Amino acid sequence: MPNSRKLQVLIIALIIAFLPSLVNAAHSGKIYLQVEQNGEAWYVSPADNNRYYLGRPDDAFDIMRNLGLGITNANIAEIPIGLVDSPGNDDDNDGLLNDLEIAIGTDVANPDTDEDDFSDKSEILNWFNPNGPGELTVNTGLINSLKGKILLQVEKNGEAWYLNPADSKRYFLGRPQNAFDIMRTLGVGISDSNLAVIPSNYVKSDFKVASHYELEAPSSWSIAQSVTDDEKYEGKTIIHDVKIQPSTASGYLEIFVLEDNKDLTLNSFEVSSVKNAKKDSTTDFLLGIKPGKKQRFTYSTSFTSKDIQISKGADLYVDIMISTKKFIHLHMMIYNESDIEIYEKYLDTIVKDLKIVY
Ligand SMILES: [Ca+2]
Ligand SMILES: [Ca+2]
Ligand SMILES: [Ca+2]
Ligand SMILES: [Ca+2]
Repeated sequence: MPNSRKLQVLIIALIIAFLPSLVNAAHSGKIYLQVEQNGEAWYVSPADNNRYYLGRPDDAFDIMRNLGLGITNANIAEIPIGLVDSPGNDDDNDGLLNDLEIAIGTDVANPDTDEDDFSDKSEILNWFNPNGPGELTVNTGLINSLKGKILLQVEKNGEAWYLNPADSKRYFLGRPQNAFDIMRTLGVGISDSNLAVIPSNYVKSDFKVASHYELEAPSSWSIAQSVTDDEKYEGKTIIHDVKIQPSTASGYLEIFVLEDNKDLTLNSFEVSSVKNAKKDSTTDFLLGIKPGKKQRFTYSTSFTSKDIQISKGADLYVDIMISTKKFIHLHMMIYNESDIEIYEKYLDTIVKDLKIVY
């Protein structure tokens, strides 16, 4: 084979080998909104080119901070700041929220900190120094290398910024609601089919329930021991229980390790009805060699139960047989119809990752 032909073959082979990463790189650092659904927001982390679901303000904030990268004060000072409308306190009414002013060192009680007749906001928007004379530096090389990343000011108080690839400006992720508003404002619409090719992931935190099982829940979810003071759950002895919460307004996951003195089968955990919910499916599966069953119920109407507002939510039940007398029973309650799909995926991943220690 002549050398030029060899080179052609080599180039084609290289393109084929790197095509998937090139495709993923195009998504890197972007925020997408699922326009064919309910505008669900996703962040594609440049670290692994996986997409992370920014469900609710608290979850989104936690995910952003977990995926952040440390940056020095000297470096961050060379990246212009962008502004997005978001609620919050603005004591001097200069259009910059107090949180942002504290982060950049301007006076929260003076709309023109350095009194040069240019307001703090106009200086930021034109990248002039709001704390003194002159323009500020723009480091294009640095910006290009950090586009799409979440930057954490490790030399200060861990202030978080998102460097928006579309306009090369950094946006202050002050409080959960502000961070959430920024992500939604800067997000771009994407179809479900285009989103589906980007692998999804979540920030996991290990949770070991000694001698029972090991669990990897999303790190933004909070874990509280003990669901109940009762010793029995539907007639079976509770060996261990735990409650995991995504955010208080969206639902919970309860996990029980249950034992009975008589032999049980998966059918012992058959749920025939949940209040007025409709049963959608029953799926049998194997977790390793352990048989399991998943049942899914959805509500067709909204209602309030024990002070919880259910907006056409869902109940998911997963039962895994440890032995004929011992089971792990998971119950995920989802309050809002718009969360069902994503939380069901979380539950499926949690179950798939579950390591049974028995
Ligand atoms: Ca202000
Ligand atoms: Ca000010
Ligand atoms: Ca000024
Ligand atoms: Ca100035």
